[in-house]
Amino acid sequence: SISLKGKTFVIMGVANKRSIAWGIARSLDQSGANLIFTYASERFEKSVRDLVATLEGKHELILPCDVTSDEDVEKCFGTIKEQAGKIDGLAHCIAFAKTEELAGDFSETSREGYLLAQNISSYSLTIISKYAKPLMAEGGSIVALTYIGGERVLPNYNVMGVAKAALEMSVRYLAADLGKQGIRVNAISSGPIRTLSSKGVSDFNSILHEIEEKSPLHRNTTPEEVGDTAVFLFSDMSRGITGETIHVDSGYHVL
Ligand code: 0WD
Repeated sequence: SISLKGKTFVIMGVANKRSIAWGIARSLDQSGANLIFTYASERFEKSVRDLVATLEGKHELILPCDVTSDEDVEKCFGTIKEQAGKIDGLAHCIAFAKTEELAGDFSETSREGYLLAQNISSYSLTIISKYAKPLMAEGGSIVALTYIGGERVLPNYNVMGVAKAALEMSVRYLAADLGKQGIRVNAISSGPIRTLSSKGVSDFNSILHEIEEKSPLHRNTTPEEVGDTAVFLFSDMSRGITGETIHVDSGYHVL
């Protein structure tokens, strides 16, 4: 297995033990990395702290960061700079859309719902990169999570599909921009996983069933599989890869 001992990564978006961010946290913890966690609101603070306490490493920096607020993001990375000095990368595992926008006719999407999904799920990667890049003066690796609904039209994914398309293109523009500073930017396109967020997607069970039935590997993606791919993207083993979207989806995307 890959060792990331002595390296520090920020993990944004652990809500509970089902979160994909938590799969990434466990894989990174196993690799010996130091971890810093951010959560969206006070509502999640205790559950994140309790979860982090179960990891092998001692990861003490756990900070609030609502990505809809420029001041919050600036303050959060300011604190990280003060406390940790530098970081080697970050995992963006954040998305949001209103439940009513994740079902029914796409043409009925409200302006407010559209902008909210873009704000939290897509623009956030850019503002985070802006405030994280000074902490990666010696290079680094940024990983964002996306879904195949950003490449193809899938039932009910609707406004989130448009946000993921924007997120994936942001990954490419950020890769082109930050490459000169030795920072790589990639996305992992995960197969569907049952989490707090995926509960909002209408008819999610039949999506999971379809993957089992049709994907090349005939099974659903686990958070551990996504976590191990993130470790690869955070390690030197992937040093030649940037601007890429890697599908960790049992091969479903080839169909
Ligand atoms: O099937 C799935 N579950 C898939 C998810 C398949 C492919 C991709 N993804 C993506 C999601 O779109 C998202 O980008 O993976 C990422 C993580 O999603 P998840 O693990 O499915 O969902 P969940 O456990 O609900 O985590 C979403 C996080 C929460 O964490 P925190 O601890 O930060 O509260 O996004 C957070 C949400 O609260 N979030 C925000 N974080 C900061 N600022 C905000 C915000 N304004 N709004 C939501």
